[in-house]
Amino acid sequence: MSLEIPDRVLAAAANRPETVGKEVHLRGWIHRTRSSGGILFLLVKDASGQIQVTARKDLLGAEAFARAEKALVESAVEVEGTVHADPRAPGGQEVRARRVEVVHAAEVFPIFSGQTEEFLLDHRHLSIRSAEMVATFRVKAEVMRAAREYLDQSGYWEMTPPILTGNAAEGGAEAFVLDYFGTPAYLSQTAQLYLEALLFPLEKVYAFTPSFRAEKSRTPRHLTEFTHLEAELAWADLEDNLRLQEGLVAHIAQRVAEARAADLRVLGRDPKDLRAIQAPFPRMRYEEAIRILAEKGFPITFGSDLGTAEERALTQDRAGPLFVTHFPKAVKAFYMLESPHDPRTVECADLLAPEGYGEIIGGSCRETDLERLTQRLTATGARPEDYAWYLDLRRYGSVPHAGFGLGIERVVRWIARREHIRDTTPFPRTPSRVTP
Ligand code: NSS
Repeated sequence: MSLEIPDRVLAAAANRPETVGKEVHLRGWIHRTRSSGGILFLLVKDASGQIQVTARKDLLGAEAFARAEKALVESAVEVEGTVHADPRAPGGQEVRARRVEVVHAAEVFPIFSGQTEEFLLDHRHLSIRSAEMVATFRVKAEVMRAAREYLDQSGYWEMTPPILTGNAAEGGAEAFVLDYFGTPAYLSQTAQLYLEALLFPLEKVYAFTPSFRAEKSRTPRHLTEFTHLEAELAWADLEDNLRLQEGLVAHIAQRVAEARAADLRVLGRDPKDLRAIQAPFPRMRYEEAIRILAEKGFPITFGSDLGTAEERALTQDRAGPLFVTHFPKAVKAFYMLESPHDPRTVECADLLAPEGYGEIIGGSCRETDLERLTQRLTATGARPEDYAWYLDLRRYGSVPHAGFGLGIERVVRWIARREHIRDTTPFPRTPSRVTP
């Protein structure tokens, strides 16, 4: 038997002027409760929103009224009654109840205002009920929906690469190692190598996977587990790669502005900011970036990587994203293609989000030549035999190709204006936290 009640009305639908005078049947949770002079005021919320419910002892009966009056915040309730206009009620309407049934009487809810961040993180399974968290998760869902929509419409195939892997592609030191029936294996840091293999028969591929980084970086933009959207494109050069990325990010911004305006306002983000995100995005070479940074007083020379502070300085006064291209080979991964015009650099770009948020995408053209790829790999200290299958891809119809990885939580941090990346994901994984 289905638990769905045919005439169940969501709180947001009930709390509209058009519903005034109608009979409604609500299911939800008590958000606030108080009683005064024999009238009980319940603010009832569900996934859609909230509405005030008033209940009177003479209408409910003494017993039902007593049960409802005792029900604490977060208790689950069913309510039947009539919608009335009332300017004092949040949203302008209230339900005058004929029946209030306490489906589950909650214990004292441990979450209230003024608690420490640690306490809230320890009680994350409950603190995720807050209005800001809920708005953030809906924005995140919209970001992922928009990304899929854009890539699907652009002819990309969604792939399912493995999470358990024998290769630590982004550097062995930062991979989580596990015991795979007596053999060491890793949790995936990137699906890139597998997407490169899939690119030959499919040409345009992408994947959404969890990626893992065993970095002890306690920063507001690092998680040890994050949601990685990666795409790989055959017959592509750097410009093709950047065009795909800017198209994708602009589409995400437009979609979220349009579909999640109310949630954005809860988070303090004006949807107008996102509507202004339009392709193309400006491109700046690494050499230009370090010149600007040096002028701003950063002790930086060719060969230094850009960290959080540098990225913030480059983006804090910008309203839209910025590509920084052609980084020194020495600070980037072994698979990146050397620049034809300057062998000190590679054909790569990081996409930096505006307002100081910094890197949201890392991408590059891939080295396609077997010998050069093997040399670069060896230079990192890795053993080519551990990457035998990947190197094989350069033996059978190797073609120019490029791709990128976008951190969904990084994008949400920017779009939803979250201070810390852990507030873009329900159960954040950081060096000091793996529960709840
Ligand atoms: O390390 S990346 O810069 N690049 C790669 O993994 C490539 N193999 C991707 C590819 O070309 N297919 O990571 C890509 C993005 C980066 O820009 C961030 O947005 C995100 O992944 N990222 C992270 N997000 C949260 N926490 C951590 N630790 C993290 N590391 C990367």
